[in-house]
Amino acid sequence: MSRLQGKNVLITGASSGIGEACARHFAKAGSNLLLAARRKERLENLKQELEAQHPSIIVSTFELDVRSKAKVDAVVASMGHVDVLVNNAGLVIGLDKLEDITEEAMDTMLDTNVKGLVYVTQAVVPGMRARNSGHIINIGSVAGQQAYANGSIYCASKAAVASITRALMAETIDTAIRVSEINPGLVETEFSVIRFRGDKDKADSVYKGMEPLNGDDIAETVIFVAGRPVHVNIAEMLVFPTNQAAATNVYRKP
Ligand code: NDP
Ligand code: 8X3
Repeated sequence: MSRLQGKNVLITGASSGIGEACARHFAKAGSNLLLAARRKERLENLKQELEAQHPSIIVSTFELDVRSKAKVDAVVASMGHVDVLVNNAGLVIGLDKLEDITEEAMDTMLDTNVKGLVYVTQAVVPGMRARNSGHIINIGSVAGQQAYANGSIYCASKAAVASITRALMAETIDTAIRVSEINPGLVETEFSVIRFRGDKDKADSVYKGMEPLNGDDIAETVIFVAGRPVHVNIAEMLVFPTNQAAATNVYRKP
């Protein structure tokens, strides 16, 4: 029997990409799903599909903008207990020099990737402490370890995720709560389409001449990390496509 069977798994940003793939993989492992994102209709479609494929699991969907602390608190309070939290909701806006980044783009990245992740974590941790069990898996990025030109605020937001992960791990050291961080390199999702504000050609060029990771590749690592015995915590994983060796070191076929 899978260690994840019957666990209640909250995935933020489950309407696309890595989050959606995580939903599929946790469903396959027999977990109950608490799926959150702003695009509720996508979550509803996913719920229908996954409940049809896996009749033993319960899938609940929540329209949630993680930037609203009040909404996060209300939604998480309505969920019942959370065994595993996958803090995945996040985005990048633009590829611009620091002096050209708009206040709106900066606020959107920091409010979502940093403050939103903290709000959800704050809403979930007290219950985990009370039960002395739980697992928080944060989706960081290689960008949090290696800042690159024109990525300052996004890289800073993911560096913040790394610091928050490490601090929380230390704060829960005397509990059975696990805290992990998975740091992907290039993953082809809607990430670059959002980055380039809907310009699909520009988004496609990010992955030109190389085979990027896909959502399933990262979901498999999330499932591996979540599925270890409770005395084992994978603190951190850096996951690259084979043709990537650093944030900006990517081999592309000519
Ligand atoms: P996608 O754009 O495919 O998915 C992003 C998800 O985040 C969507 O489900 C979106 O849902 C959700 N989201 C965005 N803003 C909010 C918000 N305010 N409130 C709630 N949900 C939100 O990209 P990925 O799957 O690639 O991204 C997932 C995570 O992986 C992000 O944290 C990203 O930084 C990280 N990452 C991605 C990499 C890549 O190369 N793709 C590499 C390294 C890390 P909705 O719009 O419906 O709210
Ligand atoms: C996403 C990977 O290199 O586009 O976190 O920043 S990158």
